[in-house]
Amino acid sequence: MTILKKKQYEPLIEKTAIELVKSLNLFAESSQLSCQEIGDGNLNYVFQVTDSITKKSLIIKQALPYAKIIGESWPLTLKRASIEANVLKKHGEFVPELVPEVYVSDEDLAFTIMEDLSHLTVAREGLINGKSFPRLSHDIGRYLANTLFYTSDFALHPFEKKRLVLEFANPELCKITEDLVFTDPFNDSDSNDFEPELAKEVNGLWNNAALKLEVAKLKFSFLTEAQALLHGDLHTGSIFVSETQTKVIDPEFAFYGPIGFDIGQFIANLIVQAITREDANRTVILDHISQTWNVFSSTFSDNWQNKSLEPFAHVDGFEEHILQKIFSDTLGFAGCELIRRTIGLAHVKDLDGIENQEKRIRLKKLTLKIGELLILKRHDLKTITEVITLLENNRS
Ligand code: SR1
Ligand code: MG
Repeated sequence: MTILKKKQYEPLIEKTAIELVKSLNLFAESSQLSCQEIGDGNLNYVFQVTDSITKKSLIIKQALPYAKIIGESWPLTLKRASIEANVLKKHGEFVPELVPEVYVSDEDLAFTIMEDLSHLTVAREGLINGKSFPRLSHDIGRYLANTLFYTSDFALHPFEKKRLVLEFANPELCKITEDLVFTDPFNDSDSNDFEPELAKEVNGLWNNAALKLEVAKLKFSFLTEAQALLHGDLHTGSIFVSETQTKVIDPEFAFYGPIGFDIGQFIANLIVQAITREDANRTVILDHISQTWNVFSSTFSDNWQNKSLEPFAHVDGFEEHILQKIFSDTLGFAGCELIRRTIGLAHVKDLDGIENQEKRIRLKKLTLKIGELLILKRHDLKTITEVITLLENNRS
């Protein structure tokens, strides 16, 4: 009997990254390989390996046993690397053109080797630089509808769905979201990070009992509603984009959760962008917000009508009930994301990068206000047009 030995984890460096791809025969013998670490995320290393002869390149992403944003004092499971590789493969079954291709992954060494997308732009960077990316919301609406519908009970045998819930249990990464998105920004927690000029607004949030009750309900949904295999961290830094292509990366926070969470995070990051823009440049982003919801709901509905395995799927009112629930969840989760990106641990460059202090503080206050309104009014707002009106009525 052969007993396979668990490989010893070691963080890669540029030299060992090249040795790794050579050992896996991912390049020709004659290749001239170079490697650089290009990661700018909060958690992992990302190496780009290029053959100077053929110009072929690939990406090695390796998880560290701690959160890079904080350091070794914040240990973090390496299992997130295999979760990420497996989610990319699972979501790739439904939207192969919208996720990177995975070539090799290794659970013990916590790396994934995948398609190099560096010809594309990180959506957040492009949007901050004023680009509009015409395909973005159409592609993300379709990504959301298909990944979420086809991993839900509406499309899967209940045994397979429950097997996937277990396979993608991701407690440590979920705990980060539970703390950083829900609990901490609404309480006086050490992890929060905000300018003193926001203290009055922040105290207002912490002392708003009605708001805290709604956030508690949203957190409970996040904790308990295993509806579909989420990306789990679908902000605009998790999307590569160009005029003609969109690719969703980085699903290491994936788990079975409420469908509205992914939609809400994406829409919130578009709202932040809209808040920073004026006139026609702003309209483009508002259109992306509407289009995301409209494409999501129409594609989800088509899937429901044509692919649902649920015997109750065609009972009058059930589909509408589900879509309305997803819509109000989406708005509530978007509200939490807006608030945590303004005063929590992990900020966004769209706001922090505004150099003029008066403008930065004014727009952050507005972001907090819109976040609060979305959470509190999520059951009153019935359509995406009403959400756009709310955004138009709340400008700086
Ligand atoms: C410690 S991780 C901080 C944030 O970065 C990730 O991208 C998630 O959004 C997380 O909340
Ligand atoms: Mg990430």
